[in-house]
Amino acid sequence: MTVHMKRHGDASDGTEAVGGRLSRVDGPAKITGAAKYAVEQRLDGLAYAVLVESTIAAGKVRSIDTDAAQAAPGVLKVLTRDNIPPLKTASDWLGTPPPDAPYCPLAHDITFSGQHVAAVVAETFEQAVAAAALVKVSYDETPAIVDLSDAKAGDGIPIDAMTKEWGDAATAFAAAPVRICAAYNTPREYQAPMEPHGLIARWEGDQLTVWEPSQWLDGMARTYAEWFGVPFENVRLVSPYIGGGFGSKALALGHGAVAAIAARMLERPVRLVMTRPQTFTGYGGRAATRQTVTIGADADGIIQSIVHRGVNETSIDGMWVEPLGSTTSIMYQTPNFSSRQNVVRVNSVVPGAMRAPGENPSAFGIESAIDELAYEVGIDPLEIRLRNYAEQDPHAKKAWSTRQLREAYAAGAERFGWSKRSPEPRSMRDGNQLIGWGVAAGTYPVRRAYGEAMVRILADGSVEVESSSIDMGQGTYTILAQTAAETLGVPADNVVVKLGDSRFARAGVTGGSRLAGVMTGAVHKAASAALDELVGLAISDQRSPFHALQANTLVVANGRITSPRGEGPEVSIAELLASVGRDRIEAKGDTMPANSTAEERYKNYTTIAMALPHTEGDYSRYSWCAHFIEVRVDEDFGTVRVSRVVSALDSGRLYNPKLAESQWKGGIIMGIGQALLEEGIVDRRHGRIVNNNLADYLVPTNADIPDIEVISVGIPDPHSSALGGKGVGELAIVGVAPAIANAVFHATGKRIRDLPITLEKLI
Ligand code: MCN
Ligand code: MOS
Repeated sequence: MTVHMKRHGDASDGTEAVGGRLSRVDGPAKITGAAKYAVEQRLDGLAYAVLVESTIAAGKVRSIDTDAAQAAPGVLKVLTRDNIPPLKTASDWLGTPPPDAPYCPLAHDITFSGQHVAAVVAETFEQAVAAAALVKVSYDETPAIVDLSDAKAGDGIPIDAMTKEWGDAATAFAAAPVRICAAYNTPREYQAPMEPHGLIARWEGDQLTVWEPSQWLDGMARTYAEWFGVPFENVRLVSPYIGGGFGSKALALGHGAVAAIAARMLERPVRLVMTRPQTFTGYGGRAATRQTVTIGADADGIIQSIVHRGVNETSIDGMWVEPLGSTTSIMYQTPNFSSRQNVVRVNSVVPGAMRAPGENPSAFGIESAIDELAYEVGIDPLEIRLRNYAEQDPHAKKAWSTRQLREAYAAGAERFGWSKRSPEPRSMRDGNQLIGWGVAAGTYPVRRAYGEAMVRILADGSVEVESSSIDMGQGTYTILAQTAAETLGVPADNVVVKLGDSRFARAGVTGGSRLAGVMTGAVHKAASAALDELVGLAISDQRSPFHALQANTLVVANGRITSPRGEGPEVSIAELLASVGRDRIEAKGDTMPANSTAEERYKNYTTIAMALPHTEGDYSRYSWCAHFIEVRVDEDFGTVRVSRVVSALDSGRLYNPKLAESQWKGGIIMGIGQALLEEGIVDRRHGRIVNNNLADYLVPTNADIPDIEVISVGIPDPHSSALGGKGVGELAIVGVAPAIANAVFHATGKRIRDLPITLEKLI
């Protein structure tokens, strides 16, 4: 393949430029096994730690008998809260200063089943597993609040920051000629990445190295440093490859503290890997939610009022707010609106971030409710969405930066054949399969932040990009290679991207679908600076073959330098560097405001406090999508199969459509799992998730997934990122579950408001 790249880039030039369909550059390493994951490091003297966790959900540890475990073959140490040094409490991810209190990752007071109470470290993994089974923990158990439906749970705590109100929603609802009111529930759901949580921790004096899958090296390094009271620079996080995270790997967690404590006490590197069941409580899944959505409308389906109330589970001593009014407040134009939210404390691990926290369950409520309204007034579900289209952000009262949602509806409907839909429920069938067509929209805010990157042009003309950001499968390696290649005018093959080491140029969290926009901007800036220096040298250095030309610019394309009008020499980047006596050009690009202090820079990368609001300035910035889904429901058995998906999505400009499409499909697949399969089932006797493994916690397999067609309707959005892209990673899961529920209603006439839609709910 010949790739011609112009100095200032042109996306139509080829696969390797920004916007090209370059295949994943990290693919071969992953396929051949050359990619080393965190816990695959082979270190001398490695010891193995295994966790012992609480089997009750509420109460106290009365005693821990470690004698038998301590005496078992190969055991080096049994850790309990009585024999480990206290750590300091670390600040949270917002950077809130911590209380001056010790932190102990091994519990005495039990607030959920699965809490770490002890750990066994042994010479081999097998010895540690065997000895962990010999640790005897006795408890004083107290009654647990098992979930939201527990009578002891109560109404919860109001979260005032979630309140959104305008107009007079209650009065307008009471006066509306058409009213619908329904409650929608989502269960606990889990990220379930292929690679479980785990790490290797090694101390060398006061220097800690942690090999751990991470969505946020700098944030996690900060936490480890604060726990152990060592300078931030003393902690190195290494995470070049990650087997998925979906939100669960952004924070340093208790098991990491245990491994680092063990490594320090034993003066040996320690490896700790969670079992699959332990991953269900090592970090919380998506909180269970309940919402009521009431819509008042006129007879033409024009919304007059939305009243929304939401509740989500949090833990006894932690706080997680799943923002349930987030999609509700922006999807449709309404003159009167009220949304409020409570959290309810239950005996579970504190819930956590899972692909599109907030927007995802929020969309299940509003996108189901608008469908209910469509049937109530007898208007097509697509038409009612267009009638209530929000021309500006109804909450922030600002213009959208870009909103190609109307285009998404049009493109999706056309491709799906929506106009052939017969409106009545149960009116389309194929033998004893009831066919249903459903539509729903989705959205996700554009979260912006600052980043930095190092770009080096080396003596052989190759390019190196370094960043402490990460690639957990989204495609960061690839899009950053494309960005550097295009900016510098070199083939992408000549670019080596190095990620996943906290010693590299800093990056903030990979969460909220922000990394691609942040890092393409930073790499573009660094590469532009490197290119300016290269061209500057070529023009002005007396030893340069271009010196005599007295040109004021040069063209770098395909790794070669020429003058714009083609006069004079043509030399490779390597030849130019050799002629001017340089072995490299190095430039660091940083998108932070120029006058930022060192403290602000540190805060930017180690907390999320510096992120730029998506409604800052004159615009409101979101990605948008519309899903059109066909289901087939077996009339006798109630089994639901998704048989067709067409989704049209607006993520602005795509840095790499092949990867963006793959991300979107992944999100849609996860949405199908959420709609039909996923549910953490609580054992009411012990407050424990019983299906805490991938055999019983069902996620979709290939056989569950039809061909999925995704259509990009985005246009470059200059207000959202340097190169015009909006978020991709989380967008596509939003709206899938309601589109399926709406399709199931169309097929069967049954409205399922509790996820997942399992067969017993349909019979
Ligand atoms: N992309 C693009 N054009 C854009 C934006 C993005 O082509 N305008 C493509 C790029 O390939 C980029 C990817 O989409 O690498 C994701 O970009 P972005 O939307 O910025 O999301 P992040 O890189 O910040 O990734 C995080 C996001 C989140 S928050 C979750 S949760 C999630 C997700 O990505 N977890 C994932 N996608 C995942 N994909 C995999 N394989 N594994 C996970 O754990
Ligand atoms: Mo994604 S849940 O923001 O890591």
